[in-house]
Amino acid sequence: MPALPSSSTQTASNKGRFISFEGTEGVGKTTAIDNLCNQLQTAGIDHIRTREPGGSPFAECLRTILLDPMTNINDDTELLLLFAARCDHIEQVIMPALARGTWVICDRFVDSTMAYQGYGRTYGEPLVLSKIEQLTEQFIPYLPDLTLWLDLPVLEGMARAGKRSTADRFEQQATEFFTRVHEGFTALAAAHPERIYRIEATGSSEKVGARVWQAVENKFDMA
Ligand code: T5A
Repeated sequence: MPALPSSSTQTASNKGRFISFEGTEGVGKTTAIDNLCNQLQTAGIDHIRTREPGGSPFAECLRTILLDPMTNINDDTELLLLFAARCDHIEQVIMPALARGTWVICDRFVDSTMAYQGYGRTYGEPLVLSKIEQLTEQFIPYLPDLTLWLDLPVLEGMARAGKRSTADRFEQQATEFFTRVHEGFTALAAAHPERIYRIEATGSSEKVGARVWQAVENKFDMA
């Protein structure tokens, strides 16, 4: 079972909440984050939205490289670039926001690395999972308070995403890759039920948005 450190509630002295969204391609994260941010705005909760890879100027440069289909790098280089981007993103964006009490809504975080690099690239090879765990222990000060895993059949997500522009370096992977990524998210949710909530991502974006809001209300004292 993949083991990751504890969530930010145990280590960060702040009122800002850290929420990440996860899932395979095209599950509707961006759309669900739009809806959540609208609801947070209505509730008067100060928040920022950000994403990985990316989120800070330097990390966005690395995102361009990582997603470029012309980039030819090995799995270790990919893994280290993702963590380099994450370190900068945490220092420049996430930590300052949480420290001033602002909620952080993040499109993907370290669970994506476990699922994509740990399972997608290598079938959950223990040595690779161990590398990711060690990098997380060393460089990631805390995990999200809440991770919302949008769970949708892989082919349904690919069909949603496929309606758009050209495929990036990850989207060019075969269906089997994303099936393994989905297995990774399933294993992570089973290993960390206190942090990772599964959200049924079928149905309309309004229905998914309502499930997301209910999960947020259940997790945090919204009064
Ligand atoms: N990656 C990332 C790693 O390999 N390791 C890592 O550590 C990290 C952090 C970039 C890539 O990087 C990889 C994973 C990714 O391949 P990304 O930008 O988040 O990450 O890429 P995607 O997951 O591909 O993001 P997408 O924008 O494709 O998908 P979303 O955001 O999940 O989906 P969204 O909201 O854009 O919706 C897709 C389409 O479906 C429609 C939308 O209108 C849109 O057209 N839609 C719905 N249709 C029907 N019903 C609903 N409920 C719908 N919700 C949305």
